[in-house]
Amino acid sequence: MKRRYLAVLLSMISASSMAFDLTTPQVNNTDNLVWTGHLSPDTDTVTSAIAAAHIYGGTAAVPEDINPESHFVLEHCQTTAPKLLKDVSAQQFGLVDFNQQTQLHSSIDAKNIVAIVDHHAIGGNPVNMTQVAAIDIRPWGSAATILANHAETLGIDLPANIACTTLGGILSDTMVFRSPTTTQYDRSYAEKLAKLAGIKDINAFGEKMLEAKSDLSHVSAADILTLDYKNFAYGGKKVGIGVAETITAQQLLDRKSEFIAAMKAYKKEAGLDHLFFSVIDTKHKRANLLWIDSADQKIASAAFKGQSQEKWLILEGVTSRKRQIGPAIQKAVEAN
Ligand SMILES: [Mn+2]
Repeated sequence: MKRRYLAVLLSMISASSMAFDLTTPQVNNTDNLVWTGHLSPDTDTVTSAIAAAHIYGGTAAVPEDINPESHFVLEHCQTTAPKLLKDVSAQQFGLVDFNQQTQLHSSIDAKNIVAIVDHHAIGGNPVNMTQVAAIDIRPWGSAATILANHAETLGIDLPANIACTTLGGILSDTMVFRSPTTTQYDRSYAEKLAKLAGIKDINAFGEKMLEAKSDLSHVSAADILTLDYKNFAYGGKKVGIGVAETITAQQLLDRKSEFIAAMKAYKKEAGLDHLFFSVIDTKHKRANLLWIDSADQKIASAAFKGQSQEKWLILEGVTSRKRQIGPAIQKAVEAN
């Protein structure tokens, strides 16, 4: 019996959310309304602000500079980048793709928030509002998917360029549907948006976005080092191995001295016996293994017979930490 009530409740919720309309008294006056996403804006945040401003009126903005992937999507979709928050004046704000105070730009007063469209849990430290705002949070793969649904529900046509950016938001957050967060809604709206945008091959667009993501030129060496990093215990030694998978390996190899400095600091800070960082060139299917001192060099040379460079080894055919780099280093450390 209880189960049946739950089914009724869930169907009511889904029926009401399909008719969700942010056109509340607050959002009606869009003269000074600005839509913005979270700090360190990603592609979903950027494209959701653009979609929301088209659907509800107001201006799209970003709290900080956008990343290389977002640059690619905007250029590909022939859409201009949202303005920086510091360059717009606003009396009211709509938030997209977040609800946490820690991700809110410091210039925004929570009392001026009139709407939130999001797909994250309201845990931690959500924005503390005394006013009632229009809020739509759903467990979908991207905020962009929710806004695509809003446009459809309200009968608002998305022009080709905004359909294109919104598709970019979905593909970014769902990692081209590979992320376990992907829902049926993300797939079906991606198809609808691709049609509107005149994009025939969704996957090809997604792959080009992944290429753009490989551009880590704006990320510090210290951050890249620990972006994809694991600690291991081999033969009683503490061994750290970081990897950066990229189709543009040379960009990172050109920054070798930055990585050497970051690795020196990190090895000390983390109290490691050995530390390795591998720039994995997914295009040419080879690893570029970096080390910082003679102890690590000894392990690297024992583990691999690669082409030796100054403080790194080129390892043809090596792309996997799990299957190749880790086991070879483990063997060398244990035999040392
Ligand atoms: Mn998102």
